[in-house]
Amino acid sequence: MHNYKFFIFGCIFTSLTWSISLFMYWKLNSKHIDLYSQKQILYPRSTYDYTNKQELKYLKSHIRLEELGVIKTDNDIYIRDKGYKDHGFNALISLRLGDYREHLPDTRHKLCSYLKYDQNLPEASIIICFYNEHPQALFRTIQSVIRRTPYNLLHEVILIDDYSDHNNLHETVNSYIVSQNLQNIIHLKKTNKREGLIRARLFGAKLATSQILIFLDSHVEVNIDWIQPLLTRVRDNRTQIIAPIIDIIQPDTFDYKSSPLVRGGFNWGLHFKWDSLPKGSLITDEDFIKPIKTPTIAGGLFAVDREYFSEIGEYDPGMNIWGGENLELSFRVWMCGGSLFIEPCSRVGHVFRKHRPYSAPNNEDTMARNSLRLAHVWLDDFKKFFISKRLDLINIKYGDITERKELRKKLGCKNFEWYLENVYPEILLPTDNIENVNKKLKIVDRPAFQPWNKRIRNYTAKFLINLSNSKLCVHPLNGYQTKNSKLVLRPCIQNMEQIWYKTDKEELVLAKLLCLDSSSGKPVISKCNEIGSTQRWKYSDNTETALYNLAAGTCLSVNIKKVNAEIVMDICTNESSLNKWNLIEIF
Ligand code: UD2
Ligand code: MN
Repeated sequence: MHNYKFFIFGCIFTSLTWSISLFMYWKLNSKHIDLYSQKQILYPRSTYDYTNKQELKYLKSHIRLEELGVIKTDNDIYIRDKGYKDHGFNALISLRLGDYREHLPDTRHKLCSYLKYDQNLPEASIIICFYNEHPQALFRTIQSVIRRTPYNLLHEVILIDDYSDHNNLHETVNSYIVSQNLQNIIHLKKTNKREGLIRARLFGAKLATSQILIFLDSHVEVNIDWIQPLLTRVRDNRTQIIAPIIDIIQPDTFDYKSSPLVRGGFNWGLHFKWDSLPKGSLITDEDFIKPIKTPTIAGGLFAVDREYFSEIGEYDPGMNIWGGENLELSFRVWMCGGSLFIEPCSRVGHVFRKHRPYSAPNNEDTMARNSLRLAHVWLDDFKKFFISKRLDLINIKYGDITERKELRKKLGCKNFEWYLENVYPEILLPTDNIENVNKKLKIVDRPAFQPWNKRIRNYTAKFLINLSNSKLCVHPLNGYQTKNSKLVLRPCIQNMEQIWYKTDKEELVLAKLLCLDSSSGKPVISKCNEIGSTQRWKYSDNTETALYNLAAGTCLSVNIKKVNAEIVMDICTNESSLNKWNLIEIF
């Protein structure tokens, strides 16, 4: 009896100690969550009445992003492929993701979540212009802004429809706004003709009424606490333009990936590029949350004081449709007394599409036109570097630039030589001698980051891909070295033509050379890249497994079991043995 009492007491004591330590552990770990919930109120979550109930049910039972692309019907194929054509991304996944994605990875440095922002920041007007955007991509942009921006910091969202001509897009967006009861906060306007993103943004900026403007593309998702760092910096110095870090939303899978800390540069073709930070920029933890001084901005996403934007000359309204306006703004701001920074604690994901899905009226090369305009206004003598690179542009008409030249005079701006020396000293000039080049190369950590940088591939297994219940294997029709070679079934043989190497990035690389790729609708072998997921393959087991492609949403198949039968992509079903494979490992 006595022992029994001790036993009970022991149990209670132990569980109490456990509970206390668990509670302490939880307390310590949830510190940042506490901080966050003490902050401003967010917009209440409204539940979107998703029109396609069937899809919603599907979504709920399939929360894994990887499975969102599964093709079940011919209509799914139609939506996916039309999406690639019209939008440059997998529209089936975009559709199934719906209008809001609750869980995005918090891609900020860990210190960011401990920062406390002022409660009384100025309000922002968010300006988003769109042309034929995929509705759900636009809705996610809107909802992420509404739900991840503190209530008291969001003055309005100005949506400019740049004369879209896709079926009823304007009405669809309008009824969405009404159905969500967001008419008070979202102002939807349409231009009278296709203006292009530069004049469409100018149109939006004219309508805005709060102290700070934030421009966003129409296919983004803003992340946690994205707005506070931007507003804080612009409030503290009205001549600073601040951009967030642009995280990567993959166009094939909508995976949300963190971007490293980089800054904006350009080359003499006047193309924007990402550069590494100067050596020694990222040593301590604190370095990872400091604003990054940047010679240029990518263009799509930035915050600016409304009055300063107007004083500094907004945008060049003579620029058409797309391109160049980001460099023009960047040069102008630096040369005329302002500055540009990237704020590492502000993260916004942007869909990096596979191609630009629209063209300009009359197929004008607007990037060329806009670049010529900015070169003639801002580049002084250095424009010769651009012009000599692009002799093909000599006959292109770029319109009247008198007003922009006058603006430069009126603002009393410094010259381009000053900009290069003081803001972008590491840019290589075609006239640099070898000594200069070496000196400049030492300033930064090279090679610069590009999302498509080469990496060392990590092979984790090698095998033949054998059609189940057969002696046939996947084999390149035109040889293992031929890019875009189709694939067929051939008798299995252990040589270069049939040995596939699996990598830690889910690729299947034939003879360590070319990757199994679903991008052209038919499986082929093509240059390995890490853009998108047409080269990412999932399987469950080594025997009798389906080989599922993440981007295509379909499985590797054949229509008939015989030598030289073509390998195709087809709906994944359990019934068929024509899409079951044995991965015969080779050691
Ligand atoms: C990048 C910028 C983009 C812009 C462009 C250069 C990022 C993430 N994006 O290209 O903002 O600076 O470089 O010009 O930095 N749009 C219209 N009317 C048009 C064409 C486009 O309203 O005629 C909209 C479009 O729907 C989108 C925005 O303008 O919301 C930017 O266009 P984009 O996404 O095609 O540009 P992107 O990201 O390729
Ligand atoms: Mn964009």
